[in-house]
Amino acid sequence: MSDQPNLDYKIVLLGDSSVGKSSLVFRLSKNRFCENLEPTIGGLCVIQNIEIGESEVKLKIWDTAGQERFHSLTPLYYRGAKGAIIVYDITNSESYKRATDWILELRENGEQDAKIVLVGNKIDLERKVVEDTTAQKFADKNDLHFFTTSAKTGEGVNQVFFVLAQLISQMNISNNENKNNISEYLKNHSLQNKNNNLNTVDLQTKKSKKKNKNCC
Ligand SMILES: Nc1nc2c(ncn2[C@@H]2O[C@H](COP(=O)(O)OP(=O)(O)OP(=O)(O)O)[C@@H](O)[C@H]2O)c(=O)[nH]1
Ligand SMILES: [Mg+2]
Repeated sequence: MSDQPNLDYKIVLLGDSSVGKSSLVFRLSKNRFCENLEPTIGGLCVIQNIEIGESEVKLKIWDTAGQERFHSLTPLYYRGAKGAIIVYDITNSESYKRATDWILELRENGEQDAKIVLVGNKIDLERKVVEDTTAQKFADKNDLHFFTTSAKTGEGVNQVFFVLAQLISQMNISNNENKNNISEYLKNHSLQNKNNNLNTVDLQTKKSKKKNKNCC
């Protein structure tokens, strides 16, 4: 580890209720999955340290409530966020529509230079109704990165947080080596991450060395 100052990034998860925002954070921070998480009330902050190259990055991850009654609170959570993960459930078309609305809202009212990642969650389920190509086209048109994940199996989850942290670092640090790292990473993992498993990217999270448990 170098003696560079620690980097501190606020990021926010947004999306309809039940799409799996809390489950993604739970998977990242504890490497576990719970079949019956309670809906989030308001918002919760989870701190996760990850290492990117020579830098240690502290992610302050704000997990928001998707229920409509909390919508008016959400600007409190996305204000000041350098990155946002917009989640939909691949088995629920309404949640996809809601995700695209969130992106427009963020672009209008969020931080101007915030990096946004679109995530289709629950790919372990077979009844997919939102095609990846639809989401990918939307992502391309709006200059976003698109990933698919399963909080249940862990597939793709670490990649989402890693790439977002990289994108924010790229914005903050004008460092050619970092830019090369991210280009290489994205070339190998963006969208084609479907066949990767959780262990293909070592986030070097402090807690990632815990045993993989599949139930809370
Ligand atoms: N099969 C499957 N179920 C999932 C996945 N992610 C979450 N779930 C389930 O979906 C339900 C809702 O997950 P949450 O993580 O609480 O959803 P949320 O987006 O945080 O919901 P709010 O807090 O109400 O906004 C829970 O029963 C989870 O177990 C996944 O990847 N696959
Ligand atoms: Mg939640």
